[in-house]
Amino acid sequence: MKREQRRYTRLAEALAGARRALILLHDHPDPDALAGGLLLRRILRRGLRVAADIGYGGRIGRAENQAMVRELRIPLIHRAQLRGERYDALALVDTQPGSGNHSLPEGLRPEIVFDHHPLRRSTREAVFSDVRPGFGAVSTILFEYLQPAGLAPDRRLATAVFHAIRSETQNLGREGTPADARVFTTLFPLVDNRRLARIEQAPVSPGYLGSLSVALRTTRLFGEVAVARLGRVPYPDAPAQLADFLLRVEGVEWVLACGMHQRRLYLSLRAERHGAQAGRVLRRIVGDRGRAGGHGSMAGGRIDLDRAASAATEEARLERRAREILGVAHSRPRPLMPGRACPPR
Ligand SMILES: [Mn+2]
Repeated sequence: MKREQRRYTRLAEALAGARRALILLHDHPDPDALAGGLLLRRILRRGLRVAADIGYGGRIGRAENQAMVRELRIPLIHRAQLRGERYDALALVDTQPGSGNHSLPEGLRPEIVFDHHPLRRSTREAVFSDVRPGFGAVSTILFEYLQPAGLAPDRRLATAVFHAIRSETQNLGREGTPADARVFTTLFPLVDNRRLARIEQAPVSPGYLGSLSVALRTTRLFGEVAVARLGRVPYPDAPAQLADFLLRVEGVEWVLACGMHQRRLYLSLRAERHGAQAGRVLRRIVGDRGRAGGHGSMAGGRIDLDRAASAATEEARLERRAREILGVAHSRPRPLMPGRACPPR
């Protein structure tokens, strides 16, 4: 029996007797989590005849992600509307138990886990888990289950998965594997290009422009490390969005971006180099003040400000830690845009 078939059979066994499953994504879901959720819902409903809802916590902030949900009609239930008693099975997608970036109530254990972040010990307690840290996208992992389930992707699913791999791996240039590339090319002829264009060219919000303006004016460079302290941000994944942008600046090898949303500081770390262990580096920067995790060249984290000092103090501490850990503690700060005065802190 093929490996894909065996995995699918084990998934089916883990869900034996289940009638309705909750598929929980990480908070502030990104395209990969959204497409992964859509894939698993399709596999459960059409393949295994288990009803399934997709739940999430936090907020879908980026204009492109809002457009993805709208254009591809991804059915989502916010945690505030979830009724836990309706479900007799729980699956996590693009996250794992104990990672701290999802809205699973403490103590509740998922039966099923699909992820491509480094394996966590608590995931082993799940009845079924498929965690492959080398993969560029969790959608690639879930896509493998369609065939053994006897399913083929329609245009909507193909567009979702294609967009997920494309955005998560930056067109396979970041963290992509041959498996991601295979799914990407398989799906290409099936993609709804007009919808995809409406997603990728989604109208930019004034809130994003505000944060972009702050980033351009106040980002400081220490050698090849850019530190963006964005202050209040319009949505939690704005620092990640701007970190991606700043990584494109000439000579920048690392970006740390942070911004506050509802008394919480959201952090994003990006590295130009592959295998830079960004997840590990960000965990060291954050220390025991908050949570962090990620892949080789991208990582995210957060710090609750109720327990910590003011946002400005915490940001200053993060900047200092980042400079120490990345070896630029003694580099003189330079402004992002030449000819400008270096922003005071
Ligand atoms: Mn992902």
